[in-house]
Amino acid sequence: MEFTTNSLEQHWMPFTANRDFKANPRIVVKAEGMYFIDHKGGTVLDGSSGLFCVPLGHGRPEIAEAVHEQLLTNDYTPPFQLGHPGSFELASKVARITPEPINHVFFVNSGSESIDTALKMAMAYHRAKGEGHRTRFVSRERAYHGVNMGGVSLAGMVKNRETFTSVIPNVVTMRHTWMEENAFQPGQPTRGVELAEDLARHCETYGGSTIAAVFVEPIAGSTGCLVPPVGYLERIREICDQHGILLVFDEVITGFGRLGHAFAADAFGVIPDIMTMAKALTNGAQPMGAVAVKDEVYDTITNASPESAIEFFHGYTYSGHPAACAAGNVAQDLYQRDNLFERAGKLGGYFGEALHSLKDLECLKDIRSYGLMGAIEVKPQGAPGALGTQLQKDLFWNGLHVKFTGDSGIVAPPFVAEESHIDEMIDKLRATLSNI
Ligand code: PXG
Ligand code: PLP
Repeated sequence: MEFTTNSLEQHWMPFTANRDFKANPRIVVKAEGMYFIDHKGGTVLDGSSGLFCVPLGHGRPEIAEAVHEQLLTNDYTPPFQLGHPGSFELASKVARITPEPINHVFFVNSGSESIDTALKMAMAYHRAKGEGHRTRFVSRERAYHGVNMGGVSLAGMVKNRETFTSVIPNVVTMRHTWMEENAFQPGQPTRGVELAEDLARHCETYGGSTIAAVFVEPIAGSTGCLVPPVGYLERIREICDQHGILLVFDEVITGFGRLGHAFAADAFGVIPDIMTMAKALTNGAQPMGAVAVKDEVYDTITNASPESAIEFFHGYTYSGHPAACAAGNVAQDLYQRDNLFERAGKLGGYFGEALHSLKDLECLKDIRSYGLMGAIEVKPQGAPGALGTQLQKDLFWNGLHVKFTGDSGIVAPPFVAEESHIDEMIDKLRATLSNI
C-alpha cells in the first residue's frame, strides 16, 4: 500500500461511505463563527452546529486559550483517586443548571459513554437497594443512544444494530412517537399521548418490578427531531414512579440550551432521575460527556459501601480530562454570560417559522421543530436514506452543512446565529430541494 501524507486511504472514517467519500472528498480546512471553509475554498454555512455540538459558533478564542493554558499548566491528572480543580468546578456549573434534585455529575468522553455509564448506574442503584432482580431496560423504536454496546442494545434504528446482534439482553422497546396525523405541526404534537401506555403494557407483561430503567430522548434527535406529544413525558414519569423504575433522559442533543431552556427536562417540566449529556458541554472543542443524577441515586449507591471503599467500579482514563474541563468551564461561562439559552429560545421562534415556510415543497414528507432544533423529512426515493445522503452532499456543495440521517435532515443552528443566517439556510434548502 502507498503511504503518502495526502493519502485518504488509511483513515477508516466513522459513519461514512468511505469509498464514495474518498473518490470525491469534502475536507474542511477551517471553521470560524457560523462557517466552514472547504479544501476548494468554498464557504459552507453550518446549519447543524457541526453535529449539534457547537452552539457558540466555531473557533472561539476564549476556549482555545483556556485549553492551551491548561495543557501547559497541568496536562493530565489520573482521575482515579486523584483530582484537579477543573472537574469540580465544571461539575458545580453543570449541577447549578440541572433541575433539582439532580446535583451529582460523573464525567465521560462522549454521549455513547454516558449511556453505558447510566446503564451501570441504574444497575448499581437497584442492587444497592436490594433490588438486583431489576434486570430489564425499556427504550424506544427509532431511538439513538450512541454506538457502544449499551447504546446499541437500546437502539431503535435498524442500521445501527442489525449487524451487531450480540447485544445486552432484556431490552424491550416502546413505539416511537411519529404519527402521520401530526405531520407539519410545529412544536409539540397534540395527538399521541396514548403511546406512553406502551410502558404500562410492558409493566403488565413483564412486571414493573423487573424493570430497572426507561431510556428516552426527550426529543428523539438522530432519527429526525421527533417531538413528544403533549402529556407523553408526564405519563412516562408517572408510570415509572408507580413501579419504582428509574427514568433516564438522554439529553445528549437537547442538553445545554438547544430547546431554549438549560435542558429538555425544564422545557417539558418533567424531571428524570438520570440525565445523560455530551454534545454542547464543551462547544465541541474537546470530547466530553457527563451523567447527572438525583441526590437519591448518588446517595444510595455511595452509602451502600464502607467509608473507605470505592463505591462505583466504573470510570475512564480520560474521565474529567483537564483540557476538556477547561473547555467546558469556559463554554458554560459563555452560555451564562451571554444568556444564550434564552437567545436560543427566542431565535427558535423565528427559526421554526422559517423552517415551516418550506412546507409547499413537493418532495417533503414532514417538517418538525422545537426550539432551535428541527427536521425536514423528504419522501424516500429508491432505497430508504438514499435521497437524504445525496441531499447532504448536494447541500454541502451549495454552501450549507445539514446532517441527514436516513431521509431526515436535522437543522440545528448555533445559538449565536443571526436571523440572516437562518434566512440563508432556508434559501439554500429551498434552492437545493427544489431541484429534486
Ligand atoms: N445519545 C443521543 C441522544 C445522541 O444524539 C449519543 C447519545 C452518542 O453521543 P456520541 O458523542 O458518542 O456520538 C448521541 C449522538 C446524527 C448524529 O446524525 C447523532 C449523534 C451523533 C452523530 C450523528 O443524527 N448523536
Ligand atoms: N483496554 C486496556 C488494555 C486498558 O488498559 C484500558 C484502560 O486502562 C482500556 C482498554 C480502557 O481505556 P479507557 O479508560 O481510555 O476507556
